[in-house]
Amino acid sequence: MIEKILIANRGEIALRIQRACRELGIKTVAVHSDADRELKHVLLADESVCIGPAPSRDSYLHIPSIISAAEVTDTVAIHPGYGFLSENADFAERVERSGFVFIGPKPETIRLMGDKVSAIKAMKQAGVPCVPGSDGPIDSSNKHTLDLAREIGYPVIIKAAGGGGGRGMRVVHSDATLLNAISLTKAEASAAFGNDMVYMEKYLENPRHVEFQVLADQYGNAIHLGERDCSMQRRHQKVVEEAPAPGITPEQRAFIGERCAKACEQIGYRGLGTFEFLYQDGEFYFIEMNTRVQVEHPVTEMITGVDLVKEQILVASGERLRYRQAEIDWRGHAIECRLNAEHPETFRPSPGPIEEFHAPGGPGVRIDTHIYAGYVVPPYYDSMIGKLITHGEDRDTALSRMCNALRETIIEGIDTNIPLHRQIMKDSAFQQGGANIHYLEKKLGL
Ligand code: MV4
Repeated sequence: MIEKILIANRGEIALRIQRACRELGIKTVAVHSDADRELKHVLLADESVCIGPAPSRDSYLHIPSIISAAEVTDTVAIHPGYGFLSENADFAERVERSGFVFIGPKPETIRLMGDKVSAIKAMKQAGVPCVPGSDGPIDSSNKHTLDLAREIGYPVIIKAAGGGGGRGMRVVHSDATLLNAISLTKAEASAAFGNDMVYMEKYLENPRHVEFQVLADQYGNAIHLGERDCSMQRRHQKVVEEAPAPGITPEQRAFIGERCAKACEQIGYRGLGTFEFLYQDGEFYFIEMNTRVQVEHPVTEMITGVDLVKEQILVASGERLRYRQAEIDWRGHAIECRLNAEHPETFRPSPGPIEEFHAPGGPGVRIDTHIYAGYVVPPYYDSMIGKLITHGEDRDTALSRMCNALRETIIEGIDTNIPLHRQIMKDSAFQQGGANIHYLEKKLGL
């Protein structure tokens, strides 16, 4: 068993990882920037190491400082959380070459999934349904590219192989603009990702974002934990997530989930993972795989009762999966609201001191946050300061508990998006369930 874990992250997820470690009897090392000395998990850690100045590139993204901190503390394993270095294959490789356990998939798996062209190829081969598109990279100088677009049928979307999460994409509606769009996307991709490879897919006009959670051990066993709906988003930032996804039948869940789990076994996946799908007109289309723990993992935890972060640590330490697929069942419904330090209408970040904080509570209410009264939200990082999650026997109960929890939550001193969440919870399309990825931006008039 792993005796000590270095948490290479900050904020609520660092605290979440620390809590899992505590339950498992594992010591924690907190690494932090100059701006983060007062983070809750740093104050609670067995040991803490300052790894550099406030800007992420000099601290949370600075690989040598993190490896050095692991060395001086006799760390056994490194948990990367989400964001920062969590999906950096070079980091995972450096961690392993330095003799530490990387809590995540093998570096080559991270690399495979980081290249969207190779990820789609692997998933297609494993029987996961994908968007109709080019089988591999495309080229603006190839005369067959126009034929391909006509065959797929306009509109099509050009995506950078090195992109993902909404970066490096362009929608094309006709032959007239196709080749130019490819050249432009290639140039942008080359500058942004150092990789000008692009591919083409049928553009789905009004899909939902539905993703499947998987968990795999090092011995070729994998299970799925069902799906989440993350369609409520603004500028590629998820705002509200829920599980299960409204309207998805047990048969659909089993069919797609089993294909995801089987794909994990085929590619030798290990750890937690998420298969992202677009869901439109009753069909699932794989777009990307995430190789990390996700922000929205709690909604899956609430309806399955599985502690995903603990299981992630256990499989990384070499244990076999503690659950068989047949032992996973789904109870009730969970909703998560991401709490951001930002103006609820302009979305401008709102760092600064938290003068008062009153957490909500009651049956089926969970809050994952590192904030406390007196904590100062630094201006250097992502504006997410926590997540409010509610669970209930059905969606209406989870929703009603969320409305109550949002009313109870008091955060003073900074602006937060709580008013926006109250508005979303009252929205009739949200209440109905199944709104698509464009719904929130249209509602907000973007
Ligand atoms: C798409 C799409 C429509 N058709 N692919 C954006 C983020 C990246 N993960 C993939 N994205 C999309 N890919 C096809 N073939 C629409 C989007 C998209 C989107 C997807 C998920 C969540 C929010 C989104 C917002 C805008 C566009």
